[in-house]
Amino acid sequence: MDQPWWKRCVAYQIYPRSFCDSNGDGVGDLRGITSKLDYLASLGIGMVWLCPVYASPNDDNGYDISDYEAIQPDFGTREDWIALRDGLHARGIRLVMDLVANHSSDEHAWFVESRTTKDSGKRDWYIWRPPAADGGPPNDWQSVFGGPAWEYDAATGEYYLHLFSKKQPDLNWESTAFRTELFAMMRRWVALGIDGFRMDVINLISKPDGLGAGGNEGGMDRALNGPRMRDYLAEMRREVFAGTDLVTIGETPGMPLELAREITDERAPLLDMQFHFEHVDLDHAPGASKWDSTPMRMPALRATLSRWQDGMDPHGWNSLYLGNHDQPRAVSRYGDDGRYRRESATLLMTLLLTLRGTPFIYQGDEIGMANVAFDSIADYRDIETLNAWRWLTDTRGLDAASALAMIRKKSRDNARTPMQWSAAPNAGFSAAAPWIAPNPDYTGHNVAAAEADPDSVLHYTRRLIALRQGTPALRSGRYRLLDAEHPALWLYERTSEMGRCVVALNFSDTTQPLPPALAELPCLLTNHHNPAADTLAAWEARILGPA
Ligand code: TEU
Repeated sequence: MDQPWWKRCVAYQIYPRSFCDSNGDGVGDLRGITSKLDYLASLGIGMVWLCPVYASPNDDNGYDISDYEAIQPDFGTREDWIALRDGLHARGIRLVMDLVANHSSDEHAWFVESRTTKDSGKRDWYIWRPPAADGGPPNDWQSVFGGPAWEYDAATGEYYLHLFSKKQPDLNWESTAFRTELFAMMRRWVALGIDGFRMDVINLISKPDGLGAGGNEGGMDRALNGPRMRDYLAEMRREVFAGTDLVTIGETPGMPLELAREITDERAPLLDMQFHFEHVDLDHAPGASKWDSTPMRMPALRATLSRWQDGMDPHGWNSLYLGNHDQPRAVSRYGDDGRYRRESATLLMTLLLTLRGTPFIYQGDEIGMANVAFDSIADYRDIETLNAWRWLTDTRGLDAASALAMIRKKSRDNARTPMQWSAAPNAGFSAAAPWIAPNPDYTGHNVAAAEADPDSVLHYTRRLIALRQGTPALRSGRYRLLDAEHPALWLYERTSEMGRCVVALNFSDTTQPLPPALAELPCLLTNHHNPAADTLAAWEARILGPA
């Protein structure tokens, strides 16, 4: 049976604020993206995931939506969006929109109405609870961005739940009227010719029973994978997606493998694929915050991703990613953004594009963009980062230098600096000073320079995508780890009825012998200039086969 289109293509994620600014206001926009359509097509991708472009007061850069059907004026107009949709489709690229439906903005008309009175018709579209006996919040849940997850609202003397910022009140999926309106809104987007949704924290939508009645310590953890999540997803599939070939992609922090396998089972799917978080949590010190980093080690990464590769086979399907707009840059985190920047960026791209699942390339990773090290907290923009700064310096009492070092490693702003198009001022991103400063390394690392260099990460990425697309074993073959113990080499094979490939990745800065059986296989692609048949050079990646 033919595979659905979304299993066959490579995806590219765009963070519109930071991609390309067409009108010189320092903020990326839809026309900016449209001006880069030929670039996107030249990569060989088949799907774009566009982060939120809806009306928003931007407390969390668009993940706080005040109108699901209006385009954020900073980004352009509805006509601009239509031009982008058509330009993508004309190039054979599908368009996946972001659906942020666990919460809205507090400036959404629904919330404005909900908070007015206790008997408002939309009161139960959000999660309101009376104060605890001492007048404090209904329980001790903490929000993901720091501080209590409940906000007191004097108008009615009750608290509302917000698992993220207090400007992101959680919607109440228990309300049938809310779900009916949400699904109708989604159908209106479907009618506009979109190709699917990436669903923000979609496994937070069903809150535990008895919420706010005491107990229930914690926060987001306690709301994960809740009791009615499956029912809501099944209803959504029926109401919005029945009879379509649209793709549904869940963002699902804290979803265990067994559940992900069940939910994406192609024989009765609730979602087509999902993003898990296990590998991006590997460098958090156990029991500590994400700001308390431990080294990222290849064997842990290998064990985690191999477990998901095996566990989702044969009926589940992974969304594959090494970075996105919430994570540090992949080359800085899993590779070496110093001496071996090109080698390790191409090795990581090889990993991403040779696993089973749909790979998502995050904008800029195709030119090896790296973490930024801003001099001062005043250069950072992200709400999570700014809240963390206060917590690290005030509550934990760290000095500024130590707090800044932690933030440089993990801030989401690492991934949000402007896309580096050229060595021109502002990285060729904008004619004006961008909303967040570019990474100063743009003078050497940018698309124009990469186009001119046949050895660049960019050209390698194109070759890799073309190879994957032309090689059934790489696209959909079964994954098998060949050596679970090697301290530096990650070796695996991909097999299908159509053939076999072996991928050999050297995650170290020393030359490593290749097992003799592999040394005999023909080389399909390597990121090294003069590969030696029986060894892998520092950070060398090699794809071998068919055999
Ligand atoms: O992220 C959800 C999420 O839980 C994390 O990726 C989160 O940003 C990170 O753990 C913080 O340390 C999604 C969006 O991708 C993110 O940009 C939004 O801020 C968040 O939901 C709220 O909508």
